[in-house]
Amino acid sequence: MIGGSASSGDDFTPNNGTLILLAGSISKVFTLAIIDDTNYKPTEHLILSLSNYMNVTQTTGIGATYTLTILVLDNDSPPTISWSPASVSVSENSGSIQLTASFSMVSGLPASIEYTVSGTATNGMDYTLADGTLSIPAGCN
Ligand SMILES: [Ca+2]
Ligand SMILES: [Ca+2]
Repeated sequence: MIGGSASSGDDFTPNNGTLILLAGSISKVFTLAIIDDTNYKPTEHLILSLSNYMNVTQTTGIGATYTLTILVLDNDSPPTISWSPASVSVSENSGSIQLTASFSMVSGLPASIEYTVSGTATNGMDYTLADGTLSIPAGCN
């Protein structure tokens, strides 16, 4: 049985089933394939539980179930971000302007960007926007 925060098929190759030790054998290798994806995401964990032993007694740890927690550390870089337009001229009666952020890939982690507004224009008279933080939830691109 395999559990934890990692996703079957995305982070590891499912390998549920029965481990059979043939008569005459004294060892058996159990393989769990870890998948190297391209998403930037937090460390995830797998919990591998081995139980229901037949004709063999488990001696690692306490109890009849052997449980191994595996941490899967991400090896990808955070996405890059680009803004458009690079510059803009607008009439006073244009209403508003919008900037578009584009990410190089979907991120598995939330991002935030602090912004300030400065220049010769005056907040409240020429524009309305207080300094603040732009929050981008995980999963956006
Ligand atoms: Ca990777
Ligand atoms: Ca990754």
